[in-house]
Amino acid sequence: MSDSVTRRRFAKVAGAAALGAAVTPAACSPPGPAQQQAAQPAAATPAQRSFPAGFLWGTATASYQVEGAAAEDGRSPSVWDTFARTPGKTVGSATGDVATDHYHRYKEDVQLMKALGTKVYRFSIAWPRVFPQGGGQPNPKGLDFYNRLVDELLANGIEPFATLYHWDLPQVLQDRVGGWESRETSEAFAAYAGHVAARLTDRVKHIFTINEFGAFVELGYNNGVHAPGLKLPPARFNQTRHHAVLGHGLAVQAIRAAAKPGTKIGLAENMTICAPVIESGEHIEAARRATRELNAQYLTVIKEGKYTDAYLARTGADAPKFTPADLAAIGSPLDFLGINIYTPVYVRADASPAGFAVVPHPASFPHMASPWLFIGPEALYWGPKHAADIWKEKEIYITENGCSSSDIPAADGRVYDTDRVMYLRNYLTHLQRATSEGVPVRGYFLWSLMDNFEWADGYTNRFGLHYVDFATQKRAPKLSADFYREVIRRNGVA
Ligand code: GBH
Repeated sequence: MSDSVTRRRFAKVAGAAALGAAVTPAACSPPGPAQQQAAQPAAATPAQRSFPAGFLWGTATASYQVEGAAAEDGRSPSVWDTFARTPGKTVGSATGDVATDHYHRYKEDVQLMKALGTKVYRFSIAWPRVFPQGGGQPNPKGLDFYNRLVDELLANGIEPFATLYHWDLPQVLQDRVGGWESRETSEAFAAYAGHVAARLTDRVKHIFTINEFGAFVELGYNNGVHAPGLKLPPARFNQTRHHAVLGHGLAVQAIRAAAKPGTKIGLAENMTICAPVIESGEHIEAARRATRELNAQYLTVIKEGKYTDAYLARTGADAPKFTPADLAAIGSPLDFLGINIYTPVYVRADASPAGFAVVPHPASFPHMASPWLFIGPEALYWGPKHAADIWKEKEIYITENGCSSSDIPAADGRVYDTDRVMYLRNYLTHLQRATSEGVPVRGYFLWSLMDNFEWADGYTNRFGLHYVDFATQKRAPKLSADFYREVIRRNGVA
């Protein structure tokens, strides 16, 4: 499998095995201490199914997907404004001009969070609001919105977790230097990160630098499905990947220099989650190796401060150019790891030099409304488990998990999304399995608080706990919102 494999190609070529249908912790425990559990009666007591005390339950959104107000208070266009306005790039030519109008309705949205009982909220900051020119002169009105949002969250007992980059690059940087193709963008990102950290970390204690390298770089610069819609040749593309991780590293340094003491810094990466086809020693070992290699260009270089030999070998003459100082910045220590988890890749042991092989999904493998969203609940076990085993992570957050569903209101007007409840129940069962084994997952952010702009899919694939009528902006809790409220109330799988 090439490093530039996309989710769509995953759909065709990659990962699968048995659906993780056996979801009781006892039924799928690996060898080790958990074996003792397997010897116990199958029915778990409520205590066995609960999460650690103080586990942080939350929801997540991102600026361009919810805010709207695209031209308000000095915001300049981002690459996503340009891309969405280009005919044929999004379903129905949808844009984020209005989205869910969160910019004006954030107080109502904080009340939705409060009604769920969530204690944390992950949102992202739009760089083009804060620096309309990408850098240089800041626009104080831009940051004012996030000041208002943060204050409203805190006044309602909800702790803010802020992401600095969820794909809305100022268009001026794309035009002037080619966006992430240039290290000038990495440097501009660090300056923006330091500026925000100096002004928000009196109240925001957890900062994520970048959301999902694996999405915006691969899809934006390699296959053109996301903004800025480019298809770069391999050497330029690998250099773009490098500038993205460099931007993260320089931002970590800038945030540390500017932030109030006690600020924790991490990132939110959709690492490729490698689930063993069968939970036996050889396949688990193969999945662990695959985790390092299939994440070599992003998470592995960030965690280890160097590219793996295999990555440099397979990119060959097209490998990125970098200095030791670049690698030192990229490998800056982090305080926590955020992982966005939707779907696994299935891996088996193999006699090849790599020691593993990715097993393609059979055509009959079930998925949610989005064709790429294969249902593999054990991803929520293996993602944090591998990260803790390989990189000795001490503080992990699931920064996104959730699914799309057809979400058609019933005669009484409510959305009874039993499929989303099924998805969440099974995934959370595997998350509970991880925490019960001591994997240090501290919190979970469900994607998403409400239906929103789903990138190239426009408004067609809904991921919300709240149904949004995009004509009226009315929000209504779905059945899954009731389910999640019950999970939070019990601090356990409901
Ligand atoms: C996350 O991406 C994003 O962080 C979030 O903004 C998004 O709304 C959410 O998940 C739900 O998608 O069209 O076949 O090329 C998850 C990773 C990257 C998976 C884009 C789907 C498009 C697949 N996603 N990818 S394809």
